[in-house]
Amino acid sequence: MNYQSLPVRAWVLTLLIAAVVFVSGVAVPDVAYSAEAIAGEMTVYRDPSCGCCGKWIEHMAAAGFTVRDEVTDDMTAIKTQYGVPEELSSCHTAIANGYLIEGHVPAADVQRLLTAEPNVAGLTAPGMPIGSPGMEMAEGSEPYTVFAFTDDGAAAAFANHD
Ligand SMILES: [Cu+2]
Repeated sequence: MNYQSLPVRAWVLTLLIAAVVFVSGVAVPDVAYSAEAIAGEMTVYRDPSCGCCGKWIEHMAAAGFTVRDEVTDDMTAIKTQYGVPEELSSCHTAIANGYLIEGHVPAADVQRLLTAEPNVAGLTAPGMPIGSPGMEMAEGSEPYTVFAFTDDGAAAAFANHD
């Protein structure tokens, strides 16, 4: 998978996932976001050539997370090892409190996940949504959805971002 040229593919993926979610409908507990700053330690796996991954790490660090930066040439092996569903995958893969955080998920969504502790494998922002944290571009942003997903690959919308 080429992580450098994803915008169009990301959009197609988003549509595909929306269809899958519509059919499968995983129930994710709706828990109010706590204004209390929740942060902790996180390990991020990323390819050395991935610039947007480094920017996402900066975003997480600015939100108070202590990030362990693991650079690897074989992200495919990492995604296989942690069981990231291919159709939900993005560039970097992070682990926080045992949850998988895949791609450019906003820190606020991660904090809400860590507060609510739902029974899911983790969160993902599939593809590389323009305007998501670490993917800021001059041309603006595109709406995207962060999904919660389970070990068997079922996914449900966790947060919508305009
Ligand atoms: Cu990226």
